[in-house]
Amino acid sequence: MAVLFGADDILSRRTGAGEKEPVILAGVWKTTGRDFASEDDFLHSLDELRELALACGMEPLATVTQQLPGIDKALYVRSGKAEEIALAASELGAVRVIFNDTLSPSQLRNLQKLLKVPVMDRTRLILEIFETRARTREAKLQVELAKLQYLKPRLIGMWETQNRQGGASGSMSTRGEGEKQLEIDRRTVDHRLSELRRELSDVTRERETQRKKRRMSRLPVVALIGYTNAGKSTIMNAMLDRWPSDTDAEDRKVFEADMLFATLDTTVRRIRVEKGREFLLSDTVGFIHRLPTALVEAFHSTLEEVAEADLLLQVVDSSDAHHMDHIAVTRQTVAELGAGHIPMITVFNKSDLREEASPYPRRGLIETSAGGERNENIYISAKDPASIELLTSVILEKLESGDVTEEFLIPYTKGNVQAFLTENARVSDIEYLNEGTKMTVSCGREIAERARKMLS
Ligand SMILES: Nc1nc2c(ncn2[C@@H]2O[C@H](COP(=O)(O)OP(=O)(O)OP(=O)(O)O)[C@@H](O)[C@H]2O)c(=O)[nH]1
Ligand SMILES: [Mg+2]
Repeated sequence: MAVLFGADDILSRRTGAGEKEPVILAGVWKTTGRDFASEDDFLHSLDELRELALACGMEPLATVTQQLPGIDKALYVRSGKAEEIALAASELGAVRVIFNDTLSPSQLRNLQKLLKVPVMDRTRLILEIFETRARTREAKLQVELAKLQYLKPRLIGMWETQNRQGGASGSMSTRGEGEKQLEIDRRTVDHRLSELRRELSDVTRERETQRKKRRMSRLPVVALIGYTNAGKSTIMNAMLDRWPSDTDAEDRKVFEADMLFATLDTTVRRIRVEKGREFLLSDTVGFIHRLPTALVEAFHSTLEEVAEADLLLQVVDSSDAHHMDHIAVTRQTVAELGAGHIPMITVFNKSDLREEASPYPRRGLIETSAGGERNENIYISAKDPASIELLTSVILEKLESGDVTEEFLIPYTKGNVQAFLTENARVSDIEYLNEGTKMTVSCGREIAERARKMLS
């Protein structure tokens, strides 16, 4: 792929470590239709674009904006604004312009011609970040699939830029040759796309097998979800620290960092508070405004895990001025994933960074959702041990809310049932009678059911 996209692939071209690429950001605030509700929202989205550019090793020099009733079909901005951007780019020495939207193939092409520097859109920028972050084979395949799907209809524009700039390959001098090459590229891309789909379906099958195994374990699954950089992985690691397992190794930990999209893979870990008080905790990729649809599709198998959870922990960076907006984006994504019915705890994290000193950790209001589910809010800091205690107890309370308390009389010949209950339930009383052991336990309905079957 490096040969194919050589001229446009900035990340492979940027050789010097620490060398930043100077860029200009550009965005349109569409005043009609379902775009940004307010100027403030629009500006926030541009701040986010800046963060994305920084995360991609770029240095934004200036931001050019325009307010329009609708997007310009040919150029995205009006032509006067495009000239303004071209001027800014040449005066400031920017080598690329980044647009805050998905550009159509023709907009991309027209803008590159007019601006005389390579153009990138928000979608491509997110794809580039995902590409640098992908670690596991699955994530790498998913990102490559999403990127090729995005690039395929845009190949022609990329060839034109390459030719005009003298390009990496000097042989592309005539138009005829360029077209021939474009045809070859399209076929190469199609071939690779089908290869990727095949490989991914193998990986997805492996994931399905793991998931089945987890279902067999009957442990409830709690999924950490939320906007990127909210603190999901930090909470996962704090839980692992607080509830270490016998077989514990450092590699149980997940990667946490102050950057957008630190985590791309789903990691599942077993959290054992005590016997009969256990659950699986999963950490997954974060969400963002306008997450490219190609990525959502490519990451479907990773995100499907969310739809299978018993409880969702929506982690929110409550120190971010726009956190309510992030909550809305997350709720919408959860609904799109078909997980809207799953009970949720909203975890207002990073309380230590909030300016108004509200005490934490604390529990907040319980909202009743449309489906009658009681959703709870808690205020914590992932860096504070008392917060992790509170979080654990709220999780357990939720998970155990449907539990039953039962009495079992277990004949001495059925020692395996006693062992099973000791392992999987919370034993509140135990008496040794002539007929057998009398145990009073609390546990999930399934566990009680299984114990009854073992006794019959
Ligand atoms: N001060 C403070 N910092 C926090 C807290 N929780 C997380 N952080 C920091 O926030 C940054 C992001 O945390 P992560 O856990 O990587 O965030 P994430 O939600 O997993 O992000 P993605 O993987 O990108 O989706 C890291 O630098 C953490 O150290 C908190 O409660 N207080
Ligand atoms: Mg993370």
